[in-house]
Amino acid sequence: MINPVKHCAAFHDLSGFGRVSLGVVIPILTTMGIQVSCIPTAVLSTHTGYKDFRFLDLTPQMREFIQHWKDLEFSFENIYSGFLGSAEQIEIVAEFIDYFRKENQLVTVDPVMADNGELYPSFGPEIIPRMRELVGYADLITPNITEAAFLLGEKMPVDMPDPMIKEWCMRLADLGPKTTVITSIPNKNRALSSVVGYNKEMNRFWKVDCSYLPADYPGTGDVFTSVLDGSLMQGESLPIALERAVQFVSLAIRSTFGYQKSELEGVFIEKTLASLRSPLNLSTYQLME
Ligand code: PXL
Repeated sequence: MINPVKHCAAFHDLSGFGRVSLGVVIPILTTMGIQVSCIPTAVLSTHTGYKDFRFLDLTPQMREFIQHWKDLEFSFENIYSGFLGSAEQIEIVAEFIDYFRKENQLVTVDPVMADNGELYPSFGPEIIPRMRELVGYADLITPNITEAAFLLGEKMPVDMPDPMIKEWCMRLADLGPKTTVITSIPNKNRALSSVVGYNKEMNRFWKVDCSYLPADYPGTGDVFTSVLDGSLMQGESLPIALERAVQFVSLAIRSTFGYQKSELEGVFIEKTLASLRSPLNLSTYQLME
């Protein structure tokens, strides 16, 4: 039987307040016509950007929940992992991918662990080699520049000339994934940052520039990867999916920026979700030669 709706198994935390992880993954993929079933990795009072956040690690429950899914013989066209609450969870997700792997499936791993040059407060450096292993199970990975540097054992670059971007993408691809996307790539021209996607099979690099606003909203990485994943699941090409994800994040940031709200609350996806149902009407991606 042809599955009328594609099905995603999502492994992310549920942060009770602040628009990150499942709080954005579910509405975005649902709006894009994809069914989301989730194994929450942790429940938090807020994301980790707030002081004194409360954290419930769900590692033992994850194994039980997955066993139930196995008993029910569920199957997924898409497996998508983001924030994982402990190193053991990485192993659980890797085992899940091994068990539920099938043809014509997209396995997306967003190696969420760091931003702005630093690991998130709930992680120690032991997370890095574990995350490097998980990346090897993925078809698509979406590290930001800090996570890319940690995965490769490199220092955070101030500027990245094109040959260096390409080299980093290829080294990340050597870890296993067919498609590597690096976000928040710094540019000499400080008003811009870039997103680059590399397709190993086609040996092609695509770049989309993003204009910079002086704001730093948590969860924009989750928003970006969810739109990218949804767009690829809809059958769009990598450069178009990159374009759609960049445009959606920019629109969400611009829709939020004019208000006097704490940046910690994240971007107002409530105001912009409907745009995911419209065709792209402008495309600025470049092929990197
Ligand atoms: O991907 C962002 C994110 C997800 N989950 C938790 C976080 C953050 C970023 O701060 O704290 C719990």
